Amino acid sequence: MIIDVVTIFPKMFDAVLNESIIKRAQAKGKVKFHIHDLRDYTSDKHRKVDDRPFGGGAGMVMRPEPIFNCVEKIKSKLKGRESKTILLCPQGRKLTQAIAKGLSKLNNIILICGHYEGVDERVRKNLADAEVSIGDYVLTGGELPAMVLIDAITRLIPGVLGDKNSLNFESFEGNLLEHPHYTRPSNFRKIEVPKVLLSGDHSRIEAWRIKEAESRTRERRPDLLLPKLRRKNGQD
Ligand code: 9D3
Repeated sequence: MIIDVVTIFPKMFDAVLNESIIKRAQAKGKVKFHIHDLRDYTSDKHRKVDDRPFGGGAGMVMRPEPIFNCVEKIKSKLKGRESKTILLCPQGRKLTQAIAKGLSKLNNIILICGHYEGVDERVRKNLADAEVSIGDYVLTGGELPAMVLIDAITRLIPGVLGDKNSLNFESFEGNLLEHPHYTRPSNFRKIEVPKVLLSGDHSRIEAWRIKEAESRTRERRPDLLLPKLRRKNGQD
């Protein structure tokens, strides 16, 4: 998969894309990132990416021209391969595991990071295929949301995760929160690990884990246990 990112802060992506699982996914050739500096697609000497809103009011709006120019250039290099253009913005559909799963099946994704008071409406209407938000809180721009989306998508690309923490397990347990985890030592500052986990009795351990996962889910996230709500919230 090739993921193109359109941003006014390209350096923000360096650290995140060059660590851990995303770094390994690139090394394995499973995903490739092209980070585009929106200012390179301006044509004035000040490289202006924003302007005052028609109709007046406070704040600035991202200009349509550099964004259209950048996305059109990206698309011209796709040689007709299928791609989806996604605008990260607070008014978009709230990101869910189901959305990430859908996007992980595509060959190309173009992510546009919004900023300021927002982007010119013509980007939304005439360039973006979809709009995605990562939740109901105010950030300063679409860069961190783009990285969240990239992280959620990349780990779902076949071959990116090893067998160990593979996805079968996830879909099996997907409607429950996880059971508690412990590692050595069994006695840490006089805080003991539950005895059952040291028993070596794997069927008892499995029963304990299921019971813990269920009670934890009922307490913290009862919505996950209701199939109708799960579908409405895009968790399936
Ligand atoms: C001050 C302007 N805001 C009115 C309340 C609107 C606004 C515009 C642009 C608020 C935030 C932003 C920048 N955020 C994003 O571009 C963004 C975002 C977010 O803020 N929260 C959750 N998901 C996303 S995706 C993109």
